[in-house]
Amino acid sequence: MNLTRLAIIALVIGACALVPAGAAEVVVQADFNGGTLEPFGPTSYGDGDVQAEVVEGLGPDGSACARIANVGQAGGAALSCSMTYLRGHAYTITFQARAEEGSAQVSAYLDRGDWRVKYPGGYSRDFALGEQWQEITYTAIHQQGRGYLANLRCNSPTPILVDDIVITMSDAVFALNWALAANGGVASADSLYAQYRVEPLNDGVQVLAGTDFTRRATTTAESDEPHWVQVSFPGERPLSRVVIYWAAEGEAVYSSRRFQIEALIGEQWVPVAEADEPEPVYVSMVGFDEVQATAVRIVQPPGGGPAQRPNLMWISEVEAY
Ligand SMILES: [Ca+2]
Repeated sequence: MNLTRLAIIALVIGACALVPAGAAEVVVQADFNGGTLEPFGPTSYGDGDVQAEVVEGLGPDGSACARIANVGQAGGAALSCSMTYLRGHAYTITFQARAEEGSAQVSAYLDRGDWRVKYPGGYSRDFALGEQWQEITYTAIHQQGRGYLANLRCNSPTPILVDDIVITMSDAVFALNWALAANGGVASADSLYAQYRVEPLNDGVQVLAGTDFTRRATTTAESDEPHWVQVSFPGERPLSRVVIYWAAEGEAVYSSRRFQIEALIGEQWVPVAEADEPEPVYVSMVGFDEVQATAVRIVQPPGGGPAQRPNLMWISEVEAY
């Protein structure tokens, strides 16, 4: 089970509304037939030293392509280009690649934007190459919005050839927070403490001060059994991260000490991550390998709640990305 988790102080993360889907827009393109590497340029990593050039006649269709060689001791050698990443858009890089001889490896990198979250597999994907040209595609959803780069990196001592690089940006802005009620999320819980309601779970409000207690957070019954809260989506959604804003009162924070994230995949509840928060935290972020899910659940084992009230689960907001 792939799990990364990072607790941060409470942040108010704005939710992004859905906009109509449209065609993907090409934002970077390179076929190297003009004789230059542009808009790409050479970059080296670690102890790598890059040698990158356009070579004529070796492309998949007999035209020019780019050759990336790592002539350093280790590390990597890349072709990089500058990008302006927009929050909530999916970026896809498609390219042709092969090993110059034998086998090699290429990493495709697209920025995902949120350094607080360690994504499973990192920000790039590795692909094994043989001597035959192959088309490779890698997609990442950018979560933050910033200028950064995209690249193709040669990790091997064997040089690689690449061609026909196209990076597209999805015109459909993903609803960053699938759980949000305004985006169609429907909250429920295994039980409710007297006077509490499920609505605060996904109303988009993480700020607690000045709010009536029944609107600040959702609290399950206080009983020595498993508890869960759930948010259902209006359809199947790509899901790879859950953010939980725990309830807080004054200086006291009520983060659950043990919990599990489950995703509803088809008809099956599938555990996707286990987490624990031994110390009180305002926010828990749990990342996992992306699944296509129609609902997400946070499940707490008996007694896994906050140290002060171990038999209940007390949450101000759940976000799902
Ligand atoms: Ca809330």
